[in-house]
Amino acid sequence: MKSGLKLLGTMLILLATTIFISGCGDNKETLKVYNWGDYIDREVLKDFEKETGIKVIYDEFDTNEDMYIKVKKGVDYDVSFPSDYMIDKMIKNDLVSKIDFNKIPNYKNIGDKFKNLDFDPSNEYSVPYMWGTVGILYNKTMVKEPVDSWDILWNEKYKDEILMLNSSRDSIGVSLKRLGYSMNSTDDVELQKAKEELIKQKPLVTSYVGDELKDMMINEEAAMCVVWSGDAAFTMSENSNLAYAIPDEGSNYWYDNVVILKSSKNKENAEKFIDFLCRPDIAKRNVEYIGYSTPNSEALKMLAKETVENKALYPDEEDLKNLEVFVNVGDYTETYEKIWTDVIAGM
Ligand code: N2P
Repeated sequence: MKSGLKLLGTMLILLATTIFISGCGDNKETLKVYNWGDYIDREVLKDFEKETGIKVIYDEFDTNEDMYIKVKKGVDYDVSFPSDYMIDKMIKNDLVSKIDFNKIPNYKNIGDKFKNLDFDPSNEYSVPYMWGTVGILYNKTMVKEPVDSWDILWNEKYKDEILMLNSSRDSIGVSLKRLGYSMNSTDDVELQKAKEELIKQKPLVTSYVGDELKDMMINEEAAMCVVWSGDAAFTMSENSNLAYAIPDEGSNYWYDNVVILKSSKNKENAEKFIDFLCRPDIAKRNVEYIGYSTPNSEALKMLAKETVENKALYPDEEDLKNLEVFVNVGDYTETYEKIWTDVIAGM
């Protein structure tokens, strides 16, 4: 009898231990998110976890190219946030899955002008997240002349006060546009000239930067910087000496969309997450937190008047006319990458 009780006791302890271990173990649903740096309100992630019970594993990248290399290698993220030209490239290279839009009821909140764009013409693979432009962020106390041309980034007067983006398409694009060429050039002579100009500019450049540009510009460590519009808006809200301008030669107009990676093992969770991001209250919180421009019409209605009237974030249609969206340059991608490596290496 005594040993029978002992056995029952041992079995109960074993059962309790099993329940405990499985309760806090790996059985939990997960979602692996791979996003740009500083590109979501972390509280939103926590709320998604609370509402759905899905645990989010979150990682960040600095450029489309860095993200692509990692995804191509087969790192098993579920969702990512490529830009326009990169979405086209990922579709062509079979790296993204079709999304079941029946699972994304909040897709209805996305403005029509952000749907069916050239990189995903029948909108099967991506859901708009943010959009913006590329321009020059400058400090009005250090730059007294008009900022209306990319030429200013080549002006010796500002030696050691210029920051360039460490992003191949953006910086080569600036150099091409300054020379009067398309930011999507696949002309060897044009690309060679753009490269030579970037090398000529190098002695004037303090550093080639990513997210750190925000602190550097807020702390007035440089006079000007090539920047994505949302980061411009954020820094301008922290330091009133800063202003944003899109040069007259034209610039880049970009779209960042969410995609589900082919390697995803949690497609349903990914769709739940994408739908969550499209909820107006969530889109509003994200856009208020990071400072970019939202394609979500319902969230837009909820934003403060001064945000929507901020021309750095929501320019007039007229001001967008001169802008180009990057396209996938196919085989020329390697040429762009090689140029950028050479520029950074100082060749
Ligand atoms: C980086 C966000 C960049 C978005 N913080 C530009 N595509």
